[in-house]
Amino acid sequence: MCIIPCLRRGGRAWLNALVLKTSRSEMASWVRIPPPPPLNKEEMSEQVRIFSYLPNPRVWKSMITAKIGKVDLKITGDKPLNLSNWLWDFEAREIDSSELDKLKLYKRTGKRGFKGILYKTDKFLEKHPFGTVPAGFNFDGSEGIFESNSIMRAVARVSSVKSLYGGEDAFKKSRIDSFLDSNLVFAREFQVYVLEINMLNEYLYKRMKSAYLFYLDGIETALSNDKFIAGSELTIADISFVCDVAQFLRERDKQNNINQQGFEVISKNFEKEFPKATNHLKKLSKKEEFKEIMFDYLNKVL
Ligand SMILES: N[C@@H](CCC(=O)N[C@@H](CS)C(=O)NCC(=O)O)C(=O)O
Repeated sequence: MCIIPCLRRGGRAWLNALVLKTSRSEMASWVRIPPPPPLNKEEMSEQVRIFSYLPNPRVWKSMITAKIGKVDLKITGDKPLNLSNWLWDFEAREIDSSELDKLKLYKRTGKRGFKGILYKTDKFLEKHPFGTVPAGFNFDGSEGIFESNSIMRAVARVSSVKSLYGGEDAFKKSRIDSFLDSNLVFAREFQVYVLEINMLNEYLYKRMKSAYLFYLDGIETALSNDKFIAGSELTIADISFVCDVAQFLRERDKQNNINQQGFEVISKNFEKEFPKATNHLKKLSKKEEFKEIMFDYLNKVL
């Protein structure tokens, strides 16, 4: 299974969006953020589709971008543990036990984060050669987009709110990409850290700490010069920062576990060491479009 933090969803409608719960699982959901004005349902085809375990801060990047950018995004998925009971495909769906024999040709062993058998179609692996979720698609499934930052970029590219991804300025776009690349290096390091959190060792811990300090130090410097990470406007570099750093800060939930293994919570002095980044994170996470997706995710740790 993939270790991810839990989000309390309460009884509220998820993101003011249309949520259709499938019959067999409480968490299985289809989430659509439709663009205004309302379209004829028959003609409606989403601009981007994502299949993932849910909730997932990596998917929030695209959801927040879609909210701000008024992009029609459709999300399908289920709790991490239940994804072994799903057909991983553009038309992802829960598998009925009567189909298992027919689908055995799609059996794959989980590669990263998931353990055991997963059902990934050949078509899925053609579009998603690394076989990971979140798995993004264009409207008809002819293109697969992987890596949460790239999926978010796809959402920003189809949005009419061009400032989210640097407007028409090729160099501004590239600068945003630079932040997204640094963010991915940090995020990859903490993916390993989270997956190994019960079996920490000196090497892994040091790598995580140095990736954390490196990334946050760069963000702190950027925010000393500009209001937002990549300049004077909110961009997807800020959205990615919020989602990944928020997820990382949840290591604080594991303080006892980390201490028992002889280590200290890496983000212990986050507020003191990185006041500008802290302020930016707090401010953005209170913004309507972020709050509607993240709810009170950060309340416990900030
Ligand atoms: N850096 C990627 C991470 C994606 C990833 O590694 N996903 C894992 C789950 S956490 C996965 O789908 N693993 C599939 C498998 O284990 O076969 C992103 O941001 O999208």
